[in-house]
Amino acid sequence: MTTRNPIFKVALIGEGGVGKTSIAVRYTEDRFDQQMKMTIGVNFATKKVQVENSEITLLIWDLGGQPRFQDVVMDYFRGSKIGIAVYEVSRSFTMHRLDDWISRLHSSVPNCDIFLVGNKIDERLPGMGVSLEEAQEYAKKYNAQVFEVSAKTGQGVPEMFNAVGKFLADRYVKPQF
Ligand code: G3D
Ligand code: MG
Repeated sequence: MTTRNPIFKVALIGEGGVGKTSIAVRYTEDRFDQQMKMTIGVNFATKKVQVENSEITLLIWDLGGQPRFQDVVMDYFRGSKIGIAVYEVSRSFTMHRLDDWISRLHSSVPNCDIFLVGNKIDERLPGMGVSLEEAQEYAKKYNAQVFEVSAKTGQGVPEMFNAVGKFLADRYVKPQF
């Protein structure tokens, strides 16, 4: 079977305000809006990732984080291959709230793989918030890779999506001989 340029659905999840939309915009358009509009419903973006010999397309679903949308977004998880679970490194409750988001995602897609992403590292104060070690400890129960990023400066964002691409290619794309 040759699968050229397969498309994978990636769902951004996490509390409102942690920077999901900003991460998607930084990655797909390489820009940052200081005044990001609150996401109503769902935004989509696509981007091709080159992984060794294969090119894959990420279809990035950016789900609204506001509580009143949570029931609505449940349906949109369907078919996700990766959940990018975003928290804000300076606000540890946003990481712990991810249990809820991940269980919602898993109730729709039971074995969906998780990446744990700490955003806004440009704002981190030494000794405050969530350390990388704490995030890695938290990530164990989801067998998730951890990345720390800043949508504002762009730090870590391409590396994180490249790792998502590589993970998907390793898992789902058969070698072509
Ligand atoms: P959401 O989609 O998860 O709800 P947004 O989050 O992308 O809308 O971002 C929420 C706020 O955080 C926005 O500010 C945005 O500019 C800011 N933000 C996002 N990423 C970063 C980052 O990496 N660093 C910093 N310092 N700020 C970030 P406003 O002021 O519009 O609420
Ligand atoms: Mg948003």
